[in-house]
Amino acid sequence: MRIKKVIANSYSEALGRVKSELGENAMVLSTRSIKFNRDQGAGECSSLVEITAALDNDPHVESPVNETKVSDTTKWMPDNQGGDIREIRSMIASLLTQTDKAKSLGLSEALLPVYEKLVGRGVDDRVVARMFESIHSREQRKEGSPGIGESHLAEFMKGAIQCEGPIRLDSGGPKVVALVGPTGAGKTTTIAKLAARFALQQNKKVAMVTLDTYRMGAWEQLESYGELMRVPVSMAVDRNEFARIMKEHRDKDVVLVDTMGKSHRDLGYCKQLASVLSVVPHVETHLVQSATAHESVAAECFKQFAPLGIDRVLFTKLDEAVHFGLLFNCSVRHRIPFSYFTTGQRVPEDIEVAAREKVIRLIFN
Ligand SMILES: Nc1nc2c(ncn2[C@@H]2O[C@H](COP(=O)(O)OP(=O)(O)O)[C@@H](O)[C@H]2O)c(=O)[nH]1
Ligand SMILES: [Mg+2]
Repeated sequence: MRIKKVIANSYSEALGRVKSELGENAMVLSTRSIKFNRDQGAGECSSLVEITAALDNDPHVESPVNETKVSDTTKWMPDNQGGDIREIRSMIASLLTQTDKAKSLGLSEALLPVYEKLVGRGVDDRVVARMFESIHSREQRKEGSPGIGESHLAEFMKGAIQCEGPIRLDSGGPKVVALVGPTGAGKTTTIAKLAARFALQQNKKVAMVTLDTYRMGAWEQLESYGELMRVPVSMAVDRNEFARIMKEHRDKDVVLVDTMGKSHRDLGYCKQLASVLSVVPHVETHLVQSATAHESVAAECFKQFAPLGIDRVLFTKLDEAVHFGLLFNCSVRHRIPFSYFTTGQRVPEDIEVAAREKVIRLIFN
């Protein structure tokens, strides 16, 4: 095992030197800042940082670090449990790396809890890093600024979220809104909730059209909601039929289009859907995304449905999500306004117009 101590002006500089001398696999064992008085007098205090790092070439070779760090653990181990030791080492490394990452961003100890809170709630650490940088440089310009706190961050984050709900109806002709998104995201249920909002609460002329000819029962699901609300439901199997149905609904205030529940991995699907929807001059497209989705799955969905031109993002299943960083990450990455949030399975109750304050509250509380 090679051990290296590096002293530099900042954590990022020190980490850079550790990486260049020991490589990407180096483990950070400790970090500390060293304060000193440059001119030995009453002048300003300066600080340097010190990082001690190690590179484990051969995990079976005992090293001085084992004596100071890991030997305490090995004392109560009956045999040489190499796997366990490696696991503990990597745990120590990952814990330190989190702190380390934050420090390399120039964060003070006081900010680490906020950093960890946001990252722990699913906000992408690179997004957090960029935020800290922007706020930091803005705050530095203000004289006598007390520094960055949680409330600063919350305000900053709120400013990065756009919300454009509810759906605004056009005066000349029906507003056509299509919900697209992966299977099971909640498109059909949300269409029914929206139809109820317009038909029952606002007394508007509403129609529902489904392009979902693939899933058994998709039609029945919408048809039964339609019957309850006295809202017509049609099914279009192709472009021509969709055009004919849309003509029939010329007199409506809003036409809500439900789409196929096919996998977002089906590459030809978006092209086919775009071709059907293009018979209407303008369709407002809402990407329906579950708040419980994994970050990488959500990213793939945005990519997959992007060719359709996504106007709004509608997050469902907020009642089932454990943390809400995904909402913020999507907002920052795609800069597409949110329209609605859904919060349960009940039709029509569990839907609300998206609000920035709600996202912030969900992330911080
Ligand atoms: N917990 C919860 N379940 C929901 C919500 N929205 C839809 N669902 C459920 O998710 C499942 C799939 O919904 P569905 O509308 O058929 O999804 P689609 O395939 O996108 O049309 C159903 O069991 C719905 O009741 C929501 O906001 N919260
Ligand atoms: Mg459906």
